[in-house]
Amino acid sequence: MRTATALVLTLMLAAGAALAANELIVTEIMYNSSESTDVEWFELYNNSDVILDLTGWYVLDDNLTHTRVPLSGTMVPGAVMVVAGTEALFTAKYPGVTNYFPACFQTYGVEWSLGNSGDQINVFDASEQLVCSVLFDDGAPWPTSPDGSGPSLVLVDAACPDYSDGTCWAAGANDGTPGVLTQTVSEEASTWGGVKSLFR
Ligand SMILES: [Ca+2]
Ligand SMILES: [Ca+2]
Repeated sequence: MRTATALVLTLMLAAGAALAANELIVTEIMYNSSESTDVEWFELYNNSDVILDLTGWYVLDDNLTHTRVPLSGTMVPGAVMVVAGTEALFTAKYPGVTNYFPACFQTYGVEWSLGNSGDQINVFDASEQLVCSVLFDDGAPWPTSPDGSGPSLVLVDAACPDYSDGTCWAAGANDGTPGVLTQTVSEEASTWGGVKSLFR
């Protein structure tokens, strides 16, 4: 009995350790909004059981020579934050959303964007280790309506072994839900607890 308990604990610890590679994940992407000038953003979720200190963390698109966009502050387990392209465009379209990082990837001097024919989002920690990467596309098996028709891309399987697998993503709500985890059309969780269980 004790041996069995120890084995279970060992397995739980192993599973917990494996999560560390995906402690901060991308849960929603708006790469081609319905406006003529894209209002781009993506959403990050603390998928770990610890408070993440994001000092020194940064994001990049597919071109790793582009300017690093710093993350900042801390995120408690289950917290959601948005990385916006252009603050003025983002706040004009989503005036109620305040949980976004101060640094934006289309700010003057940074100026990279999320390509409408596919692109990559990379999240690095303070040790310059890649903690999450999504290589998205606008063609099958990726949902195609997020390519300018209004919906966002939403992650429907947080345990997906490869976030660059389009089958782990679905078309979200029209204009998306930046900063709020109301993921997916089919598995929408109505409560925070539901969201947590969906993502664990
Ligand atoms: Ca775009
Ligand atoms: Ca959302």
